Amino acid sequence: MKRLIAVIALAGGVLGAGIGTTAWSAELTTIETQKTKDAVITLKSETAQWKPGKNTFVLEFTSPAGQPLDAGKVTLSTSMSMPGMAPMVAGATLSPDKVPGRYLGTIDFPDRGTRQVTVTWDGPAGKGSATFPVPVR
Ligand SMILES: [Cu+2]
Repeated sequence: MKRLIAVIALAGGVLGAGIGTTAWSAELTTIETQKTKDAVITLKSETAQWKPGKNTFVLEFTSPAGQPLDAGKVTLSTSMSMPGMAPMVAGATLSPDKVPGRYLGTIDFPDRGTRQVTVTWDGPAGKGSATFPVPVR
């Protein structure tokens, strides 16, 4: 009986640690990571994917070595080509977070479909751009 109680206590401890970790970081899931020569760009959100309607997300810049990268002025625009009509374009509203290289964004999509996402940056660490596909499901 003593052993059983010890096992239950241990399980409780592990569970408690798990919940603590979740509260700290697990609310954001990576949607996409894009590497360029100078920067690694990571797109994250609470929903783990973009959906039709309004989306909130986080955009993070790090150096190839994994250090936070102050990307300065950042833009994110999206385009989807559709047969027989002009490309559908949507831009994100971005604002710097308190952490260097971290930006909070919102973007609105009228429909599903894969977007070509273009991110540009211009700051102390240099300027650049990257384009990569992200599905809206
Ligand atoms: Cu469309």
